[in-house]
Amino acid sequence: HAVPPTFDVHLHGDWRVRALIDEVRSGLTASPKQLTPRWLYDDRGSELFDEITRLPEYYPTEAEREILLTRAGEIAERTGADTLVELGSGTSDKTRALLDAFDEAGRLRRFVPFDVSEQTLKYAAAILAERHPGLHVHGVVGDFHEHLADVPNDGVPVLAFLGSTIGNFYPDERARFFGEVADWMTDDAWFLLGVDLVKPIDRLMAAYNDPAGITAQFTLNLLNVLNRELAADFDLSGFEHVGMWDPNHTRVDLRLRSLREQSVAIIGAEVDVEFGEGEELRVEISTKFTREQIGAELAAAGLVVEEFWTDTAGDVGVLLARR
Ligand code: AVJ
Repeated sequence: HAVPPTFDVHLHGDWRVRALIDEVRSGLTASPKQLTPRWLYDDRGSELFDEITRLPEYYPTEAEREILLTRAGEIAERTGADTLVELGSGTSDKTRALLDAFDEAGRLRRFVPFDVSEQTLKYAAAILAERHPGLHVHGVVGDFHEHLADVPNDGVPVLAFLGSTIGNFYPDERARFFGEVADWMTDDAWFLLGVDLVKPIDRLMAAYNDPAGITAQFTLNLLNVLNRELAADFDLSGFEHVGMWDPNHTRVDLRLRSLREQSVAIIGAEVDVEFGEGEELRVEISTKFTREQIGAELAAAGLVVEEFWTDTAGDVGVLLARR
């Protein structure tokens, strides 16, 4: 018997456009210019990211899948979890192996996918409830910087944050987020975190400047999002994709570079934005970690790493931490 999914919806109506307007007003009038990566993932952007994950040069998705496939049983046994919470769940592809392993271990009662997109979440919840009879799927539509405290933490929960998404956060945001995770966690809770590891620059550059140009399409699509959502008049041929390695922050830095001096009207945000020739707009960072670095940051939030697994090639890590 399938248990019908339930939902908590914390984000309503025009929340997205309002947040975008705020960011455009502050981020595009500042110097250097920057926006957060969340705007990259409209329907087209999500499709392009999916294509990126299938590129031979883009190792993180397959590497993490390998870890989850080989360690899922161990994770289920070790934690004894009755609840799996997945932050930024999207279509919950990443958690399939985990859910199957938890099914087998026989203790999982509840799955809580957490995402900003109500539509994606409802779709995923319906499929998962069908696939795992007896599992209560409780979807939460929210922003994990704001609504983590509202996620149920009773019983024995595992809070999963996979896909190297933590790499998108700046150091201060990471510290704040780990603090919020630690606050949410009880002594019985576990934190399952996926991180990308520091590796030679040529591999990173190949993954973020792929020869097929899919990553370039992905970052340039941001300008389509601004054109559509805010009635802006970005000319995509006036910008190019730039992916570089920032050794000081051990992160890939993805930017759009203006090929000429130009002015863009962003009607929906009531601003005009000037770009100089060669001026860059940062659209995403992708931080790479060492095991020591991520362990120290978690420790600073009061969390202790109990397990740390990598894929065979040692490209990405998945760790299990507790209070
Ligand atoms: C989805 C944030 C993990 O940082 O590797 C891939 C996004 N951007 N190629 C990453 C991304 C360009 C990706 N994350």
